[in-house]
Amino acid sequence: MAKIGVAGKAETESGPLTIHVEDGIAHLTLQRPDKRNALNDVLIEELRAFFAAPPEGVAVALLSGSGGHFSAGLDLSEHVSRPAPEVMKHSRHWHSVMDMIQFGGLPVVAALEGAVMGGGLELAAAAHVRVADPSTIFQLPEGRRGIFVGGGASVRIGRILGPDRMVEMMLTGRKYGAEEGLALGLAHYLSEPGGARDQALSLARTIAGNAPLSNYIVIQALSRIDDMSRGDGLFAESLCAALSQTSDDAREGLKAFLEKRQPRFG
Ligand code: 1HE
Repeated sequence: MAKIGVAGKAETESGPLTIHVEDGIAHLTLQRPDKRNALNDVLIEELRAFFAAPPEGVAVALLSGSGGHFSAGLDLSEHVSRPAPEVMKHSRHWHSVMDMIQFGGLPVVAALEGAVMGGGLELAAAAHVRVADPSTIFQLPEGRRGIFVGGGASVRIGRILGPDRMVEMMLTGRKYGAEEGLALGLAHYLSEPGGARDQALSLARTIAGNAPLSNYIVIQALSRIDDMSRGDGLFAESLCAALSQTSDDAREGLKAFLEKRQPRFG
């Protein structure tokens, strides 16, 4: 089980996911550097457990890898021995965990470097803000390994790239570098070499300073509105506006702007 460290203290427990919380930011680090942070069942379970019940006081999660890579995707050594019904259940379980990350209510910032491949790219795509180190390589190698994506890429990566480009990426096993990934929307920021985590932390702090309800609604509403018809989407937008614009934080945000000071959100 992952252990949650206290503010400012180094994490000591050697699990596949380390977590420490500091100033409202939960630092989640994939800790399988010898396996390029390949996502085995234990690691997926530890991610699920965190996002199912984030500790009190956490406003933003910062997700990163260790050993110079974000993640080389599904742990292929576990995958080979699964029969079809188990692969189906496994894939559906990943979907529920990735949905929990995307829609759990916590903004998630991912610091990317090295391999962001297969399931690693699926995990990254469930995050809301992605910062790529220049070493980042984006790839969906499944098509070259005789398998298919199963952790949500058809939907998340398909929507970022469009199906045409995703088909080409999977058929050829094409790798995109950090700059190309930035242009395509796989990353939102390109950091200085070695600077992805610092930049991600700075963005996480900015997001943690927003009104919690506003963050929550942005995360919950925008992807869902994308699934709706135009009319339903506009209606849902008005409901979200009514909810957020009548909150105490909205009053404080507007007052602070007029008084030329930083807002103090609840
Ligand atoms: C792994 C995995 C893994 C590395 N599962 N063990 N993902 C892939 O197809 C990516 C597969 N990995 C690679 O292409 C390369 O490992 C990397 C480009 C990421 C890194 O290369 P390199 O030269 O730095 O490392 P390496 O020597 O290839 O790997 C180091 C070790 O990590 C080695 O184990 P060792 O015991 O021989 O030291 C590798 O076997 C191990 N390793 N990647 C298991 N993925 C829900 S569906 C999602 C579908 C997918 O994600 S498919 C997986 C796609």
